Amino acid sequence: MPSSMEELIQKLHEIFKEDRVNVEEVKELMESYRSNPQDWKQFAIFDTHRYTRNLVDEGNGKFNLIILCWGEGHGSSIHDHSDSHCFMKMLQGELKETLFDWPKAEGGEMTESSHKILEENSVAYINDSIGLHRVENVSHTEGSISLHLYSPPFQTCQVFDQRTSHKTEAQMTFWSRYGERTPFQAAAPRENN
Ligand code: CSS
Ligand code: FE2
Repeated sequence: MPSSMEELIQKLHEIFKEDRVNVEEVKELMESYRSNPQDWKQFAIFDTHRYTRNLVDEGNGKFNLIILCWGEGHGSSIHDHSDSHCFMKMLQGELKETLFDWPKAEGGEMTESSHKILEENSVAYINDSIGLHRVENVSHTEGSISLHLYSPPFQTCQVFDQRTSHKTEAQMTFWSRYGERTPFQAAAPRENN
């Protein structure tokens, strides 16, 4: 059982040396780490307007490990995961995950298939064959912090308009990398998803 996030990252590096990913093994490992703010507070940088994406580790090119900080009421669009695995571990607070089916045709409203509350230290998993989701901090009083592992890493995903099912490609950017605020990119304003 990893006694720190550093140890968790070391063990993830070991697991991802193999070509095939055992989803249950990764999920159990991430669940077994008990969140300790001392381990990750340097990466947990909030913004008042949107949730932030803070790069923690590039997993030797096999995965990205990212800390997301969700202010009160912040949420994502409905999105896919670009054919990657997505593991999401709650480090602090709670998030609501709403699942959607892939739209069959454009024009109609997307309907949710299920939703759940992700509690501290739990790990959720999704990939494109499971469906699409929206993630939100529905709290009016507390921020939430989650640790995301994406394998293989990806820089764009598809986002969906719930009313019309219309999809567009979205770029994913980092608010900080290794604890350092990302320099302002004047030429390329980008949004989270
Ligand atoms: N897709 C979001 C988080 S929900 S998995 C992101 O990484 O920005
Ligand atoms: Fe997601």
